[in-house]
Amino acid sequence: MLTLPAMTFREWTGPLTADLVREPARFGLGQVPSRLVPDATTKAICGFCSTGCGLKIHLKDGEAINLTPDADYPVNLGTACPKGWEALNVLDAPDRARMPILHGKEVDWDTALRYFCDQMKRILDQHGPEAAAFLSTGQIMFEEMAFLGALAKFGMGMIHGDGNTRQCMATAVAAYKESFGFDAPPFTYADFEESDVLVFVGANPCIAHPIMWQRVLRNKRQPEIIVVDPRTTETAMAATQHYAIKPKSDLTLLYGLAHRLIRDGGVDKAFVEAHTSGFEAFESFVADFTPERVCAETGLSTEHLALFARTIRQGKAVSFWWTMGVNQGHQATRTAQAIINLALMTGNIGKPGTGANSITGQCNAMGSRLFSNTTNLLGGHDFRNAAHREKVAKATGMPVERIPDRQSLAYDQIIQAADEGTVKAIWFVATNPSHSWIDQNEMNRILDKLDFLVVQDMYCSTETAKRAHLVLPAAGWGEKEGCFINSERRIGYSPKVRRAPGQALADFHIFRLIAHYWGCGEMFREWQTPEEVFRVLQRCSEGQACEITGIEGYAQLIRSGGVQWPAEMTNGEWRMTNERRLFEDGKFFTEDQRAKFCFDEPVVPPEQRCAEFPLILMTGRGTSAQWHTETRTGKSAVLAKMVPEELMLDLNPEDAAALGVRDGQRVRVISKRAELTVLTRVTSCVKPGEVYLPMHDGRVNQLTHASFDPLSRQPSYKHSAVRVELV
Ligand SMILES: Nc1nc2c(c(=O)[nH]1)N[C@H]1C(S)=C(S)[C@@H](COP(=O)(O)OP(=O)(O)OC[C@H]3O[C@@H](n4cnc5c(=O)[nH]c(N)nc54)[C@H](O)[C@@H]3O)O[C@H]1N2
Ligand SMILES: Nc1nc2c(c(=O)[nH]1)N[C@H]1C(S)=C(S)[C@@H](COP(=O)(O)OP(=O)(O)OC[C@H]3O[C@@H](n4cnc5c(=O)[nH]c(N)nc54)[C@H](O)[C@@H]3O)O[C@H]1N2
Ligand code: SF4
Ligand SMILES: [Mo]
Repeated sequence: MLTLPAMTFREWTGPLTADLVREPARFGLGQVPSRLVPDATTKAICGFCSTGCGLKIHLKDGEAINLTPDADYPVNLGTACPKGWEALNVLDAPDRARMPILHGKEVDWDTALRYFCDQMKRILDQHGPEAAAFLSTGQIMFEEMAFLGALAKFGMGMIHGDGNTRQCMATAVAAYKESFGFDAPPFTYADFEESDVLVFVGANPCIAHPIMWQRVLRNKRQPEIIVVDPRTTETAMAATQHYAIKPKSDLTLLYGLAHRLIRDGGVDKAFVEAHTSGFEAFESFVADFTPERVCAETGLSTEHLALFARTIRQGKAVSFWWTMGVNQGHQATRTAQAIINLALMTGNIGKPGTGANSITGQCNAMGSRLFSNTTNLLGGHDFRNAAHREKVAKATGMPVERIPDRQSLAYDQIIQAADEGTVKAIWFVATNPSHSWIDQNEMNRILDKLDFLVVQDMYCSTETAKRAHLVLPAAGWGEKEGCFINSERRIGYSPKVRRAPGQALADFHIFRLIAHYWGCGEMFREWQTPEEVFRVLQRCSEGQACEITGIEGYAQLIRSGGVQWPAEMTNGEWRMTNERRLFEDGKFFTEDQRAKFCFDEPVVPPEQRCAEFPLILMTGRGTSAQWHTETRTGKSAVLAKMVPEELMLDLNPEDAAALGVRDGQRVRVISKRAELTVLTRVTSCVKPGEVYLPMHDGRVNQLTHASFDPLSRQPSYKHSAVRVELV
């Protein structure tokens, strides 16, 4: 086990906040625009979803006054969804955090930072390096995220730190790592336009990724669009085939499809032979998944199953896409891998219009997966590997003994450790778990036990900030610079185009200040600007699948419309095209360069229907105008018009009739954990026995049952048992 040098409180010496007063511009205070912004307009990347749309920001006297979608950006080609259009307007709000807040009172940065370091050092000194943890996000720039991970682990000596990407992408990470040997989503958005058959499993892009959906609509091949979702979503309505399977029966369905494809000669034997391992075992495993069994367990008819399999078999270029309907489940990793298996066995990978493609969620989810220093050591490395630690130490200039030699606990394990009292302090950066974490009352009970709860957020009014001992006021998107990595692995630069309110600072500068107050500022000597950190991360990526050493710097990212990883320099030459997919040579990142078939027997979800709770509650996105816990989108008057005024429960007409409930009536939704009062929307978009609530209302996670995929530790937000009663 790693032993860290004992922490001693080193008295703070003062110059940096004095500088903050004398030279505020060094920390971005009062300074716009970013040094890279030329004159009247500049280009940015949207800071909401992982599509990563390019936006043109129009400036007056150096400050943003308006924006329009960027017609030249290869991602969105001149379009944006409502959130993107409103991105600047959510920044002005009375509840923006303007000053640090300590125990409910505004304080200056000096007091806040001294207090932060004092408390964290006390806890780490008294209880060891496992007693404090950080929980971060896929919503800050990847340079910032890397700074946080490096500061907390190498600088401050923490072992544990995870991200809200655990709620979101952990499954895809676990699945890709085992199947492909690296966390490597293979696709490029052009694949949406080049497929003959697109299969969406547990994904509702019309609402959650509207501009990716625009790319689907540009497909000129009249493609078959297949949606697997228990609900008739907006995407399902636009599809050519919709399979409304029983919730969480995807694994059985996907194995059933593999069974039929094998039986009907749908296997690309040459590809399987040359580029994969484990197919024979998989073939005998799926022999049990007969159409009869699959139809009984999923609720599909044998005709539909046959049509689904035939469409895949006959498709020339078939692409498979998945999102939270898969990633959030009790057997999520195996389900994602069952999708990967279908792409592999049919040879639908590494070619235009194909792929086993996990769509990410947040603007920088991909950056968080590879460069946050949480579950991976910077650049997709492994904390447990001595050679990796040496390499990252060299690339970052950090002393190698400061790099932990073991994995962080996963998010839920950190929370459990807080409940058990071994974790005593948590520092949340850009995430609002008092609203978004599963089984919320339990989460809040545990958060309230902490000795020290710090929240670093744009707003002081979030559910989590309200519980915090210390709130650190952060600048938001548009008020700072750095890069995001989008769903197709594209790194895009976004500039500072506005002043942050009050004394709010970019997360980047907050981390610099903490490093200084902690006494480890010297370790981060080179980390003065985001672009300098970008260079450090480039060095960390060398030789990895996600190598980015070939990118010249921010200027090139702006010039070229973003760059997809990998981007290594070949003989000093830049030869990148704007759309690139992985595995074109059939070589994967595993040791034998073969993709691996991974599978397991399906098991039933942990919380089942029963006489007391006869309905299955699914949760997810509500409208394209709402973003998660609504701290940002909730501030826009325009977006508010696109959102139902009250929380609505989707309920099937049969269930409504049985309960004697009419459309628009008030009902109680009750689970083993809590009860809420909501309005009904009686609709056949949900099947009998199933109900749906959007996640954006702060109360919804009071109902959800906390279960986790054992391989990815991602929460299963989409399967809880409830009953509905008339109020
Ligand atoms: N407007 C908007 N856009 C967003 C976000 C937002 O908050 N608002 N969030 C972003 C983020 S972080 C993410 S992760 C993505 C999420 O994007 P999506 O995953 O597309 O969104 P969800 O609505 O969570 O879930 C997708 C679908 O899974 C279905 N589902 C539920 N249970 C099952 C099941 O057992 N099997 C199958 N096959 N499907 C099931 C639900 O009915 C739902 O329609 O969206 C991103 N984009
Ligand atoms: N029931 C249910 N629950 C779910 C889901 C579901 O499908 N169903 N989906 C899950 C998924 S996929 C996700 S990704 C999570 C999302 O859950 P959260 O991460 O908790 O949701 P957000 O509202 O995006 O929280 C981001 C916070 O960061 C702040 N912020 C924004 N920009 C910045 C910045 O630049 N710096 C700082 N310091 N703060 C900033 C915002 O004000 C906000 O408080 O929710 C999960 N919860
Ligand atoms: S689709 Fe996503 S990235 Fe594009 S404008 Fe909308 S929220 Fe922003
Ligand atoms: Mo997410």
